[in-house]
Amino acid sequence: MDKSDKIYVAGHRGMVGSAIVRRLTAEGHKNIIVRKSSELDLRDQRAVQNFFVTEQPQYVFLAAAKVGGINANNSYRADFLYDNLMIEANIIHAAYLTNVTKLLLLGSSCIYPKFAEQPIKEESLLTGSLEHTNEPYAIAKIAGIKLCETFRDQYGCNFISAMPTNLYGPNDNYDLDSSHVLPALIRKFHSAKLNGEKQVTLWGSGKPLREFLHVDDLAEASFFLMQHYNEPETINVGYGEDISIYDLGLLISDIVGYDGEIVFDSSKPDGTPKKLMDNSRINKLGWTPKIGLRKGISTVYKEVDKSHW
Ligand code: GFB
Repeated sequence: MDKSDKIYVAGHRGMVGSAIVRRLTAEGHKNIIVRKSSELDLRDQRAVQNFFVTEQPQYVFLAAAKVGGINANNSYRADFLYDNLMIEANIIHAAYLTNVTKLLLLGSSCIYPKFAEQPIKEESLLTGSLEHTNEPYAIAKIAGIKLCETFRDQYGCNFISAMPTNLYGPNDNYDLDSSHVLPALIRKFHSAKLNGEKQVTLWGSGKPLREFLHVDDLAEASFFLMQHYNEPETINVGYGEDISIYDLGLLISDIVGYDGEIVFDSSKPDGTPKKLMDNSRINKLGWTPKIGLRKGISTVYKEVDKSHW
């Protein structure tokens, strides 16, 4: 990618897309194009095609998606499937029609089977049943991987896909019904500390294990893959270690300075028991994460706007 090449970042207001724009800007890229969803509905095939025909981007980072935590995935199952299928199909097809030089699709570690062998290798894809709570989202993301693969096979398009683990960072969603666990816990412990509450309730059993990557590390990996990865197979982007939800609660309560009790609401789902990625493929290419979990969470906690919690 030359500094003047035209780069479209789809989903630039989200946590991932905004981190990619920050990274590209820091690398000196000046020709970045973006559209808000009010300006371009990515579920609208004609609008997406018109946009690509008019703008002719050379590189595309596909970070637009309907995303959320376990409750949002499980509650809005139709929206997670439909919106994500439409966004991916429209952008990937328009990128093919307008001869985009290279496209990177970002997915999620939930594409792998619920009981995949750990750490999860890319080869585990489609070897077993998915976790029920996020099956619609996972099916949409698997379709996205297959769109990249098949447009490469049939038409020679340089479309790649990468599967990040659970992410956190600036511009995360802190709504307690729809967020992921890490921002939810930051908000819960912060509010409990301010209000002098004796207990904080976490969902499920606290036993599931999750791997967390700072979104600035993902943005750096995305930039790296755009220059160095040209293979049909998807590639994992993870942190390399996981932590139980209970231990994450202890870590965040310590960072926030909350010293009350942690209790669990077992009526809420646990989801996948463990999903640690095998990151050896991207590590061998020369990329490793740089932001440690305690440091990353501390920075996010310090910088996030807590005024309306
Ligand atoms: O981050 P999370 O919502 O999603 O939840 P997943 C991870 C674990 O934390 C689950 C527990 O076991 C939750 O029950 N948890 C405990 C909480 N307390 C809370 C809380 O207050 N809020 C939330 N949200 N969780 C998502 C998928 O799965 O991960 C998506 O649904 C996507 O499709 C994403 O793949 C990366 O890690 O279970």
